[in-house]
Amino acid sequence: MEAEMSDYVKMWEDLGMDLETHDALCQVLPTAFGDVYLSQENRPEGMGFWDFVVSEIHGIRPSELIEAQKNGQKVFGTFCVYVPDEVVIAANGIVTGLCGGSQFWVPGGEKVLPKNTCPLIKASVGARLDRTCPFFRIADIYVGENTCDGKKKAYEILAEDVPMHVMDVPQMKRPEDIERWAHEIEIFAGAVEEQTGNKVTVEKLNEAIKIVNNKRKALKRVYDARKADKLPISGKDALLMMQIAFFDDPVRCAEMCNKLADELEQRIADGVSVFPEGTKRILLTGTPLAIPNWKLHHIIETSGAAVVCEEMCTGTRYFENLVDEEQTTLEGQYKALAERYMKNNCACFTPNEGRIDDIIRLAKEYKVDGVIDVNLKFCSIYDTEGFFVERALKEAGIPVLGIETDYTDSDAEQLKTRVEAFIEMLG
Ligand code: BJ8
Repeated sequence: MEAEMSDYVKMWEDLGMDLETHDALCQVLPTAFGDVYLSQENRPEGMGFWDFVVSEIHGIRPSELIEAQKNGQKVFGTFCVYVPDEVVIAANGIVTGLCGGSQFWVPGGEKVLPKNTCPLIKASVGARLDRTCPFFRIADIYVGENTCDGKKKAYEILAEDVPMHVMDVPQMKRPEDIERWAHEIEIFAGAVEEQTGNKVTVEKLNEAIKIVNNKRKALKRVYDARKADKLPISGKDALLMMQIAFFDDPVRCAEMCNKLADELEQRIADGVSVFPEGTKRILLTGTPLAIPNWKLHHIIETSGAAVVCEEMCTGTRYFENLVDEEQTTLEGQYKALAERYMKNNCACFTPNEGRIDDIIRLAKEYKVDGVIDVNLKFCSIYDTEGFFVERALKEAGIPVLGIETDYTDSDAEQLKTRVEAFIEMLG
């Protein structure tokens, strides 16, 4: 099934990509991946699937998506875990995440955005406008969402270049907000029907709800394995699985994650660990880590500690809470979707005490020694919320380190020094 590189070049050309610039990215990624990932010892065999996906990240999945498009399916590009994939799947559409996680795309974003915009937004806009990412080219339509100000305004710029549907996410969680969100999901369903030419029916939506719930359960199984005293998987590997979950077919994703979870559960039974005994356990909380942002995990896991959980959108927020599968009307299903998605605790909500409760709960469940609160530079909502996060952790007697960083490597040395000092202090 493996395609020739030349086939991919033809595909990228057809997508109107800037091949020369894209080449530069293709050259650095394998080295980066080798240094960060393949250098690890005793990795679970199941990670072979994800290694393979990364080795041809701009080839394999993109060519699948193009095949699907040839068969009449539509691809929806998303940027946020509030966008309900179920609705798209119910209309026989495909969802792919689009968040940019590499410095490579940031200068492209800076051509049109203020410099003091968070790197995730700059990279996402740069990847589209510079035509250097196939996923950004393939998507028939982007789905934006009113969450933080930076994204909201960036979607207006992207909308000049690509069809865009923006969902109005409430900023509070009162009953009337949840109702309004259910209505917003219904409006989205209308847009999805129009784009795909397919109707969202109760049966189809029920099937889609089950598909996505199964994916959530599978991801959770892998995370649950990280609660074990002897860690069967590194944080870096778990992060990779999570990052690719945003791009993959949801049924295959669940299958691969379940296979990995089987292996991890066996490792736990056999007492196999990828870290020496006594390795300090770290929970990360904060802004998302879009692929290939492996920077902080790599620093932590080469400084004598292990990341055991991410309270992030590329983490627990993506899979915790299931959608009720028992609804028999579209109205009931939209309400059930609204309720599940509104359980997600992003800092764009006010107040957002639920996130603090989540962090404390997860710190206990995963038996962590300390928490690192990581903020992408210029993300003011998470930065501000850090005040409550750090205060609550101190009150709970859990050591916490606040960090602000971006996609560059310029602060790596300094970060490593701070992380090492923090881990040493956990003593
Ligand atoms: S639900 S975290 S995916 S909005 S880091 S772009 S918030 S300035 S990504 Fe997010 Fe949805 Fe919330 Fe999750 Fe803005 Fe902050 Fe940048 Fe961010």
